[in-house]
Amino acid sequence: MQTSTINIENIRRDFPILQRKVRNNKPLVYFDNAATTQKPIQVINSIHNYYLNYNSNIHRAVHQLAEEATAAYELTRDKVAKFINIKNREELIFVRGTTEAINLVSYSWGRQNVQKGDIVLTTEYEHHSNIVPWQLLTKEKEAKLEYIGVDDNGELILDQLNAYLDTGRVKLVTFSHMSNVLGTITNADEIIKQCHKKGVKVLVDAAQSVPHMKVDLQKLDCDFFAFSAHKMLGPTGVGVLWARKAILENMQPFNGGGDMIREVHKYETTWNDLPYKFEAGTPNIADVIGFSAALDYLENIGMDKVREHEIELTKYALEKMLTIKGIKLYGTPDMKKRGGVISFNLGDIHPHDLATIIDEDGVAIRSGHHCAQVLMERLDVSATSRASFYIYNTKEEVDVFIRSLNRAKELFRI
Ligand code: 7TS
Repeated sequence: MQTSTINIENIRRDFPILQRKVRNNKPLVYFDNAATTQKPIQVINSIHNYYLNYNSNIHRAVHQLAEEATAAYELTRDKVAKFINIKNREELIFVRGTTEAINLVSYSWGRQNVQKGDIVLTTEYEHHSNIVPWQLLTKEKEAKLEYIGVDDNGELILDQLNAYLDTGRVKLVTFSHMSNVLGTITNADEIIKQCHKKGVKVLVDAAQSVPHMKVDLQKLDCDFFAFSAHKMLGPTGVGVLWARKAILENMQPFNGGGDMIREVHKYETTWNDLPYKFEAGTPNIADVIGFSAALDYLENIGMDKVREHEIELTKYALEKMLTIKGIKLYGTPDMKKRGGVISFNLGDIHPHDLATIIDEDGVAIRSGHHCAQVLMERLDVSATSRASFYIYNTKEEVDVFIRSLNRAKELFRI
């Protein structure tokens, strides 16, 4: 049970849930990692340990428990800084997830900087969380929301970017670093270079990239960067927004309340320093602490190895899937440009029916529009099925998945 890059047997032992039997007493084959990943025992124990031994609010009291909890919470910030290679830890804000990070930018930065007639430019392969906040903003401001199109290979049509930039009205370009449906890896460097030539700010939705490949923010010269802990072995309810200090300092707070203030008087308040200005109220202490263990786990494996393992598994799965008559695969076949996400349709079987049938064999995949209805319209389908991989998945599991697809095909006589 091994790809050429990592020892999966050792890894699988750290994930108690993978020992579970699901429907019909079948071993669980978990291929819904783009939605959320499973958690290793190290993450579970870390949260457990916090509640057992040093549960306390942070940044407030001087007693020992508060000191320990504050230190553990702030240690995660240092680890995130190292993981994505940023110099200023105060530029990292803990939020609930990618969705909240994007809403924070749209609310706090967008309302100050986007005016009537301006353009916010996104793409046709965004998750709803990188569309709806911009719809809210542009409607309120009488600005325009525009889209970079997707070609038949599932890649962005970058000529359209330049056409929009040439209008001189674009205030922000925002895109997913990796599509959660097609797996396409966006040519972020090129987009950022073009945008910065014209002084346009760039937000990168890294929900699907940071968990699966090495991302270095010293090299990726964007302005805002967002991702979620739960898609990279960490707990739910924790995400990260990174933005440049100069931008954050000029932004209004998102939420008002405790911890984000320096002084509050009857009619006036001054703000706390970064990053606390954007972390109002008691944060998700336990899960931020748990996220540390997830970062350690991935660092120990090495992100280059994570990526290599997924390439090997995806290649293997794509080859096998192509032998199934009637299958339609979406996205580019070029593994340099894609991650471990495979969207497909099998004949005219509805994706929900397909997912239900293969669930009988213990295989968990996602079916539906994947919160990407704009992309579904572009692909001219109402839904797809989607298998997505992570470090604990094996070629043997891909074989189970392929057998199950063939069983569905026979059942539907296609
Ligand atoms: N952006 C992308 C590219 C995503 O894939 C997701 C979640 C989000 C943003 C939102 O992240 P959240 O942590 O705030 O929810 N994607 C998926 C998915 O593909 N299936 O379930 C959630």
